Amino acid sequence: MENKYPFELMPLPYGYDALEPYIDEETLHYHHDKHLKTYVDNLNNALKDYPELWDKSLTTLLVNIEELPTAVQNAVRNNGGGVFNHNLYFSAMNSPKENNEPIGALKERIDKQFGSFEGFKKELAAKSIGQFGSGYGWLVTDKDGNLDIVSTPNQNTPIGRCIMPLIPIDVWEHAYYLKYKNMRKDYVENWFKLADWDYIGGLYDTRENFFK
Ligand code: MN3
Repeated sequence: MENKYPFELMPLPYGYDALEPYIDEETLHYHHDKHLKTYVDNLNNALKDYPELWDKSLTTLLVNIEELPTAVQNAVRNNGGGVFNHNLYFSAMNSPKENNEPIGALKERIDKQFGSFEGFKKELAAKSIGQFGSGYGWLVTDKDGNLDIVSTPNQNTPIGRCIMPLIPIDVWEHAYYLKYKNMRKDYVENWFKLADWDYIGGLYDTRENFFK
């Protein structure tokens, strides 16, 4: 899929019922078909009068947001972020697995920095649950593979010349409210059963492409 203007709605990489019972089919329909589609449409709309930005990838736009024309900065932050964050969110999940744990270099780094996978999980869950209002909990890496856990409000993306997002946990109410109501904690804890560690570990292993 071309990652440039006009941006397209990324097809969901699995069936709408693939994340059951932890993320229900109805939530996925709304989240992907309605919420993500709106971010794609609004991003294209915001860029339509700026042909000089049409050959830039979404990553380039987000990393260089401060250098964009002032009038599009907020639209790129909100809607470009909305597209990037959701594409990564949907890509980084798959059908639930028992004993779902990271593998390879990412596993080693998690164990080294957080003591254990359990320690890491606890920290990422707490950051996600604790984000006040709408936003995300994130695992990010730098070029050298140093990990960090952060949170962002709204659709802000923790991305930069030295920071690459690996995991977004979407804690907007639209991500969980139909099934979990106010129980963000249960949704976040169940997210770990859906993490696609092959995909996330693959991003980590190939991070030099991102920092080129
Ligand atoms: Mn969302």
